[in-house]
Amino acid sequence: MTRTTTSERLDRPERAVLAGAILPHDDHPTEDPLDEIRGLAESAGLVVVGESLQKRQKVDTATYIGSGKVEELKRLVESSDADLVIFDVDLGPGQTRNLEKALEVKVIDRTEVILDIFASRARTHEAQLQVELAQLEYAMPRLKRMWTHLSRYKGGVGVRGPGEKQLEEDRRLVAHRIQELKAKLSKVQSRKEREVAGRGEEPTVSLVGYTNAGKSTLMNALTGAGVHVEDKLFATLDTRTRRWRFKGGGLALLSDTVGFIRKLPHSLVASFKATLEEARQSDLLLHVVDASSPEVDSQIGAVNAVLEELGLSEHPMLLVFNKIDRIRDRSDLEALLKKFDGAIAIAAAKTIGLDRLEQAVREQLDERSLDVEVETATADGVVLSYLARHARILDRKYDESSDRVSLACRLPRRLLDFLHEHGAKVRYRERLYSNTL
Ligand SMILES: Nc1nc2c(ncn2[C@@H]2O[C@H](COP(=O)(O)OP(=O)(O)OP(=O)(O)O)[C@@H](O)[C@H]2O)c(=O)[nH]1
Ligand SMILES: [Mg+2]
Repeated sequence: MTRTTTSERLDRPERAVLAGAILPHDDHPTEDPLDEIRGLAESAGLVVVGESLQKRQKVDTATYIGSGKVEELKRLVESSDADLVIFDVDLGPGQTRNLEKALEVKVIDRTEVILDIFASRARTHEAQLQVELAQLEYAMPRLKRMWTHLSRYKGGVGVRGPGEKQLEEDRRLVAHRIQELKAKLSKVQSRKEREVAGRGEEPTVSLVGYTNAGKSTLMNALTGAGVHVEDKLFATLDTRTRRWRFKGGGLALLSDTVGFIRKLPHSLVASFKATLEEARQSDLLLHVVDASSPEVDSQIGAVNAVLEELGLSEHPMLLVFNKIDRIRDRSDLEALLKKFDGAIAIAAAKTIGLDRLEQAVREQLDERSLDVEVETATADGVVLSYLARHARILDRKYDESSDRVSLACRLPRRLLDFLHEHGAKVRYRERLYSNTL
């Protein structure tokens, strides 16, 4: 067949061939192993024109897949007139170079596609800093070949992220920029920490979950927020917080945030810490799961792995099975709910199950906080500043004769250990009014 000319190429979406490899100890054997990378490619605006999958006993150090498969892939690239090949694995810098040489088209790996989507979606200054940092950390060991393919976005990543010329100029420049970004982000991070911590008395709830699970849809259903919803991966990159007014009275602050994915690049997780600050400081996490996905278990596992990386694995959490309207066989749902005790089943898009969810969230929030009276010396700076930071102080009484102070507080149950350890006297009180009022 005749190959298209360069000028024709510029006017059409880039055509990609997907390549995957299944290794013996793969953590997510599925019916359609390329399903997710296909979604990622499409979210990045590419057209998928061919697919290739190989079972391997082990990785080939030079080219990841075997040499015969490389040949086959090259024929597929030619016959499908593809512009690039996307590998659903993380390739080493040398492997990418060797593959590009053999296939004579651009080769990108899973991390690169994810970074690419993030870069094209980052809207806020904070998200842009975070993506740039993650891109540069990925680029550092690959400076020789980076960024040329990314220039396909008009005014795109080359502008948003680092320009090719700059990268080639000097490694030290990149290292310097990485330091600079880290410093900027650490400022953003501390500002965020203060902002979120100082937000006041309303209980806070954060939505977390696999990308495309329906977090933003749920946010909209609960708060009428009008947050962007799309059947694309990584539709949301920034955190939005809105008031969730409970039908039964009271409210919580609800935050929607960036979705997670299997093998989310570490540099991205690390750099998105500021964006995930709401989740870190929230009273409760709602882990939203697409219950209609054939990959439910592995997606839950992937989200838990990222939560662990963020130090959130012990955080109070409620599992929310969404999209139950798409589950045809009721026994599938029943089996899920049996397996994950205490999970709530909803369909955010159809506003099914939201009352049940509200009820469960209110119970969790109420259960987690206590009304107590803490008595200590007026000079006890450690306990007093700890309470000022972490508790909601409802009332305080000084006893000048004994130099002691008594504080009526509402605080998370977990703070009790600290107070006991530091010798404060704690008396339980009747709850003055509901936590969620
Ligand atoms: N059938 C059905 N579809 C839903 C439901 N909830 C969400 N969706 C669809 O799922 C897709 C993804 O929804 P989003 O709310 O954007 O998902 P998200 O978790 O915010 O995704 P990211 O921001 O990309 O991480 C959209 O096409 C929604 O319309 C539901 O209860 N039922
Ligand atoms: Mg979203």
